[in-house]
Amino acid sequence: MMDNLKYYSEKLESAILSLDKNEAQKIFEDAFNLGTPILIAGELVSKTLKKVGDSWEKGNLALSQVYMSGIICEELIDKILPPQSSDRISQPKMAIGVFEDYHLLGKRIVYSTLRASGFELTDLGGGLSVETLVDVVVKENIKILLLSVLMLPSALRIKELKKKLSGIDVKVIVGGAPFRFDEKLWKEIEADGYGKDSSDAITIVTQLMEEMK
Ligand code: B12
Repeated sequence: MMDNLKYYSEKLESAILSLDKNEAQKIFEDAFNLGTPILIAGELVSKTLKKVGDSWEKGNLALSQVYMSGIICEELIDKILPPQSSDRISQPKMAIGVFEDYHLLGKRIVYSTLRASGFELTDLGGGLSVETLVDVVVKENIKILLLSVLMLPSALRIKELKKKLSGIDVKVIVGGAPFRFDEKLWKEIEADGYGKDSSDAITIVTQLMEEMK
């Protein structure tokens, strides 16, 4: 599986960097033999975009190439991920969003994975501020808040969000690049949990629901 994933990831990287959307879609379709669409979306896209990002960091690619890679993958994910399961899992109120920035892909994958697995949750979108989140949590009575955070300064500001939410019965679960770089960071910023990918999100949410019963 991992060898095959590496093979498809290399092919996908070369297709997206040459802006060949049709070829990228064909690679996605071929890769489906390896697992479920969600697994492919999470693993293949995550790994490939991480490689693209690393090359950009080393100065080997232009930001526009990173940008277009993101756009192409976003379109492909839209096409392949199931919109929702008909069999919703009853649960405390849950929402997901991108804290402060607009790196939307990871959130999109976690959202679709949870919905496809039967969980009901609200998509709050991107660019969410501390104030907006506190407002939504209170007004909508959100019990589980899943936040995708891609920029380090934003990750550090989760601590401020947690302070403003103190006394309110809500669990804040985080995920995204800064937490993948430093696996201790989520504890330092006082989040209630951290998931490295969408399957972690399912495990965490299932566990929290058990605890909240
Ligand atoms: C693609 C990308 C972009 C695209 C975004 C396209 C889009 N529509 O989303 C574009 C080109 C627009 C972009 C712009 C910028 N980017 Co950018 N970008 C990336 C890159 C290469 C990949 C991110 C991505 O989409 N990955 C694929 C998804 C599927 O993976 P993921 O987000 O990690 O999500 C997975 C897990 O983390 C997890 N997960 C995610 N969220 C959650 C939430 C929960 C609750 C759970 C449980 C799990 C979970 O599950 C997901 C599925 O497996 C990263 C590099 C990286 N290593 O992440 C940089 C990166 C995030 N970007 C960075 C920067 C600096 C920027 C810019 C400021 C650049 C600039 N100078 O303009 C802008 C800011 C944009 C903004 N204001 O939002 C930096 C941040 C560095 C830092 N220290 O803060 C990074 C880390 C690159 C780097 N190493 O320097 N970017």
